[in-house]
Amino acid sequence: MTLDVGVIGTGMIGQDHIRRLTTVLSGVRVVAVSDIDRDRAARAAPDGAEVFDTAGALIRSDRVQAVVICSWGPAHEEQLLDCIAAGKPVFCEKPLVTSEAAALRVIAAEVAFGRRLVQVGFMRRFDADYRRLKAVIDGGSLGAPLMYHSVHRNASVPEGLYTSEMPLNDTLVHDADVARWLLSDEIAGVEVRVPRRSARSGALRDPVIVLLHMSAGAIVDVEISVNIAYGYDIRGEASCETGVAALPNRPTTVISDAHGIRQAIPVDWRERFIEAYDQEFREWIVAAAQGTATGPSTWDGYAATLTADAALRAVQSRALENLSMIEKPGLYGTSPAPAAQ
Ligand code: NAD
Ligand code: ISE
Repeated sequence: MTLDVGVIGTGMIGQDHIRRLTTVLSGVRVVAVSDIDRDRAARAAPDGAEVFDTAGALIRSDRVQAVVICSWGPAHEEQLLDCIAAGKPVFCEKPLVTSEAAALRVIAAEVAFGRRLVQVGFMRRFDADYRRLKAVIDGGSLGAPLMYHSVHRNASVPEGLYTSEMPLNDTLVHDADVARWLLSDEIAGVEVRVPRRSARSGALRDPVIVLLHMSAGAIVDVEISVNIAYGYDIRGEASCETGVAALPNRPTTVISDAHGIRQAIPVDWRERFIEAYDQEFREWIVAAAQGTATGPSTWDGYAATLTADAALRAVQSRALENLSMIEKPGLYGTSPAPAAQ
C-alpha cells in the first residue's frame, strides 16, 4: 500500500522532506503541496502532485491520507487542529506550537479524538548515535545520570526569518526534548545565562547557556550558538554515577596534510541528521498507514514549548523559572519513573 501525503510549507525543510518522501523512502507518495507562497509550492511539487491554495483545502482533500506540516511555527496550531478534525495522521515539524495555550488546545483536540494522530519532528530521537547513548543510560551500567552536557551550534541562521529570541524559542526545543527523552524525566525548571554577545549575531540573543533542572535532580546544561561560522556542531555527554557516555564525533574521513589532522564538520542540520530524518519518516509512514502516530507526541511538543516559555521568562528574571505541567492524559502513556535523587 502507498500512503498519499500532502506537504504544507515548501521552504527549506519542506523541500528536503519532499525529496526524501519522493526519492528515498518507499510506501509513500507526495500527492499535494501548499504554501502561502503559491509559486514556491508549484516549484517544489513533484510530478503529478496537486498545488492547493490553502492548507485547509489540502488537509480536507480526499486525495490526501496523511499530512506533513513544514510551515512556520505560528501556523502549526490551526493546521494541526484541521488535521485532527479530519482524522488524518500528521507529521508536524518542531516547534509543535508557539504558546502553552495553543499546545493545550491541540492536546484537548487529540484526546477528544481518542487516538494519537500527531508526531512531532524531534529527529534526534531517530539518530543512531543518540539511540545508542540512550541505550547505555537506560541500561544502568553507569549508574544514575547526574548531568548532561548539550552543545547545539549552527554555522548561521537565515537572516530576517527569526526574532531575537530564536535561540530560546526555536532552537532550544531540540535540547529540551532530547534531555527529557535521554533521562526519562520531565523538566522542572529553567535558568538562562547570557554571555557576551557574538558580534556576528546582530539582533539575536546569541549565544546563550541554559540550565534545565530535571524533576529527579539531574541538571542539563545547554550551549546554544546559532551563528558560530565554522559549521553545524552537535555534542552531548551524559555524566553518570560511575562513568560518562558521549555522542561520538561523526565518523568522517580523516585528512592529514600540511595543515594538520582534521575531519569535516557538517554544514547544517540537513547533513548532520540526514539518516535521522529518513528514519523518523520510515517510522511515521508505518504508523500513519495504520491511521495513527508513534514517536515524539503532542505531549512532548507541549513540554518543549513550556521549556521555551520558561527560558524566555528566565532571561528577564535572571532566576530559576519553574514549569507547571497539566496531568498527563492517558493517551500519551505514563511517564517512566525517573531515577531517585
Ligand atoms: P522556511 O521559511 O524555509 O519555510 C517555511 C515555509 O512555510 C515558507 O515557504 C513559508 O512561505 C511557508 N508558510 C508559512 N506560513 C504558512 C502557512 N500558514 N501555510 C502554508 N505555508 C506557510 O523555514 P524552514 O527552515 O523550512 O522551517 C519550517 C519549520 O520547520 C519551522 O517550524 C522550523 O522550526 C522547522 N525546522 C525543523 C528542523 C529540524 O531539524 N527538525 C530544521 C529546520 C526547520
Ligand atoms: C532549525 O529550525 C532546526 O530545527 C535545527 O535542527 C536547529 O539546529 C536550528 O537551530 C533551527 O533553526
